Amino acid sequence: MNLQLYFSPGACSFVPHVALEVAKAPFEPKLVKLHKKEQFAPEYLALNPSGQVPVLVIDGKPLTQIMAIVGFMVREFPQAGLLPADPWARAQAVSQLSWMNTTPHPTATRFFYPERYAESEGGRAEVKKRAAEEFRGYLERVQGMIAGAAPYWLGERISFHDAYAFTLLRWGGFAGIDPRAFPAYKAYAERVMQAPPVAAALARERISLDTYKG
Ligand SMILES: N[C@@H](CCC(=O)N[C@@H](CS)C(=O)NCC(=O)O)C(=O)O
Repeated sequence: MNLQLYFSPGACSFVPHVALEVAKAPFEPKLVKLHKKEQFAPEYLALNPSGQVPVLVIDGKPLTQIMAIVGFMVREFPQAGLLPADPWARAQAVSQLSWMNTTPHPTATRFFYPERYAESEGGRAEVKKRAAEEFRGYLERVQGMIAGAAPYWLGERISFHDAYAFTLLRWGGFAGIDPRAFPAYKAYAERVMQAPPVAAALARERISLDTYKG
């Protein structure tokens, strides 16, 4: 199977990126520079009309949406243990991922792109402030969710959840949220960063947790 991952450093594409590393699946990384608006180039829109990363191209066919990529990878790489085998535990794990994908994630979109939500400078500042406040509450909730992480969210193996949780904490820094306000979450993220599949993805994307400029 031929795989290509369209990703942008530090974006949510980190989630499938880490999972591909966990599965030891050979893939070609394809860099998309969001700050240069490459996601809106006609060739890219042909792959993903939403103009977003990630896109996983499987034997020439583009698959978009993190949750769809999760479903594909879990079935394609059963040996990677990306989700629990037990039906109830798996459903819970999918519920947690769906929550990250539909709740904190689009809140961050509001502080990353406030110009999409308000015309005036003042309006944009308000959008950003409100989104950051909301996001802080979601980080608290994630901190509660990872309370039993031993050592990772789902147990012994790194999965989508760890990559998403790391990404959300890292994004918080851009919204002025100091990760030190969440000591258990920060310690967990640092542990996750040491895991070889995560370390490999971090190195490829050249990112760290260090986004907060207090
Ligand atoms: N629902 C989509 C969300 C993807 C998304 O929000 N991607 C962001 C990066 S984290 C993006 O590409 N943003 C570029 C833009 O909005 O211009 C998914 O699950 O894949």
